[in-house]
Amino acid sequence: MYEQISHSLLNSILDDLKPEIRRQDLRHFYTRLGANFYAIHSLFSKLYGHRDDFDRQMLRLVETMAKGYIDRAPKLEQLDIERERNHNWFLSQKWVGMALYSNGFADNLADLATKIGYFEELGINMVHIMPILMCPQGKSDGGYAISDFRQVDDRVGTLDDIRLVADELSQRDILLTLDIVLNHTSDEHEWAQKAKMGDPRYQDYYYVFENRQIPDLFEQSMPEVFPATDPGNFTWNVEMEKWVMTVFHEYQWDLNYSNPAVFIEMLDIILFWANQGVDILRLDAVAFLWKKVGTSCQNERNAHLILQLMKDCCQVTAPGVLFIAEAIVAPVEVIKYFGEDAIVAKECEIAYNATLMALLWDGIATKNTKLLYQGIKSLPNKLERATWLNYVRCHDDIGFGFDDNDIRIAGYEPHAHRRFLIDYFSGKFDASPRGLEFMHNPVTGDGRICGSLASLVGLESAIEIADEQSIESAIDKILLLHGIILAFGGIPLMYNGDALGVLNDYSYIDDPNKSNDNRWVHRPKIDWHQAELRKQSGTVEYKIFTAMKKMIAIRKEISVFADFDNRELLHVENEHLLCFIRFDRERPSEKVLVVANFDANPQSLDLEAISNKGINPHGRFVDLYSGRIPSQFDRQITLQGFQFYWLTET
Ligand code: OTU
Repeated sequence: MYEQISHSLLNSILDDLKPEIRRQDLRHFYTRLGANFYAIHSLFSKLYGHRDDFDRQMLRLVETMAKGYIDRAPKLEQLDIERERNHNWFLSQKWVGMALYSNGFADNLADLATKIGYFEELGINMVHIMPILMCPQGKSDGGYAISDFRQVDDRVGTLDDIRLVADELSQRDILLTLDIVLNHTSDEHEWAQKAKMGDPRYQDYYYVFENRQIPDLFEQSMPEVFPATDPGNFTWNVEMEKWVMTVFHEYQWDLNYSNPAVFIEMLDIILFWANQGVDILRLDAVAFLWKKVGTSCQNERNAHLILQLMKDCCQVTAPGVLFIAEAIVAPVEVIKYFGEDAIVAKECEIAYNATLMALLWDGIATKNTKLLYQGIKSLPNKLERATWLNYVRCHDDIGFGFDDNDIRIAGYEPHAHRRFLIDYFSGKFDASPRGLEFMHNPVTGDGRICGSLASLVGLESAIEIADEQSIESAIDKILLLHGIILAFGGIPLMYNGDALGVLNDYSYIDDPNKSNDNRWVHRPKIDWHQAELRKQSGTVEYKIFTAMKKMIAIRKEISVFADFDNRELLHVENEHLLCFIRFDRERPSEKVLVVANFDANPQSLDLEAISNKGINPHGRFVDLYSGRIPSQFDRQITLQGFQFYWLTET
């Protein structure tokens, strides 16, 4: 599109702005708007240019951004300017995150504000508080079915409480992450209520159909997210006497982004939360934002355009705020959420590294790294100024969505291998892992796995039989997995309870609102009496917590752990080891060799095999984590079962 067209449109928009907007000092806003307007106009017209009301919607879009800017506190604007200056700030190794439910970590938001000391004790400086917004009792999908995007759910607190939390965190240099559920609303949201009452304006906020014709067309190519409890992607609504698209649960209505009013409403909500002092917004289920007949309705090109437009608009109003893409999709697809047509991230700066997460669990089950290597090799290169969120566990299930071809290259048959993993973690081969199968689909044979980190690596069963050696192995596995995510490159995201070895919580079974969703087994409520044991030497809590705390502190000191695409996977002969090097592009002598043993038995790393990567096979190494010199025989460095090293040459 020719820039002149955008410029003349921008001129007329500025003339038409409401007088109260024109009266404000909008110097920084106009500078950014000018810089981004061409992109914003191009994207908005690609998506909505065919509509008669295009110019009016474009004016509303600019007004929404301007209003958001006017509402932004001077303190936050200062932060925007600092972050624009130091725009790689989030790639530093100093960030370590934790995800939690406010009423799982604490009683509620007010109580959470009194427990910030725990984050400081462990070294956490990015806290993702999972959904806190108003949602119906019962039909809430753990808070991901929102009935009011601007109200905090009274079961966890008030808007003032979250403002207080944001303030307390920022005083301690801890980043706050909150969710924005972009893809759907609860069927009790005001928009859905109005749609149910027959208001065509609000029916157009969703995908609503008179009969099954179009739904049937869609169903031919759409997979199911929750097949066991919510089969199909459409729900009959008795009030409207129409079908509505519900990809997730039947009470989660998918928003219709082909309507620009929906886009503008959601941008307004994003800016509202940015203005509450949120540093990072986790955009839920972004792969699903665009629906097109004949496709899986995931990862559509227009879903990317919507996110790029969101980013450009947010950069005008609140440029210090980052986006996390929650897209649990294949690696070639995930990478696009950093911004497909850009050189630097222009969509979401951060994305969940679900591939690495699932691969790590494959390593635990198979005790080898064949698929891990193959999967990491297939991870496409990121853009500059984009980074991963590396995690071991989160509040969702673990899906083994590896690429079939990678599985074959690793030497397995895809279907059988996935079944093996589900069976392994649900304890079919030995009783040690205590996972539960999630959403078993009898038609396809697919399934996923739930369970807390500690229970999946065998801590629960080891404690039950009081077997010291098994307890130690489980702890070693917990540390091994974190030893990798803390060193991989990206922001490590720990999960509530994992630094304390919290086991499965089976109480969800007795709660009728939770019993059909076994993800609740790993959404614990922290018992702070038991958590005190982290201070008592010899306890499991102490062993895990002190080790994690030490790892985090050391990670923050290792500058090559910052994420500047400075990692290389190293091929070693031993199939039980994962080995990669982290380096500094400017200072080649600075490097850290990360080695992890997925086997229960001791294994050795042959330095000769990696000597072509600048590793001296006769060198002396020290492990930065333990401070010890690993035992070395000839050119072989030995690792105990489930041990990891962060090695540097002395
Ligand atoms: C996300 O999940 C949330 O993390 C889940 O807790 C919600 O149930 C869901 O969205 C709906 O809001 O959409 O991009 O298998 O892994 O649904 C991936 C379940 C998602 C989740 C998947 C995921």
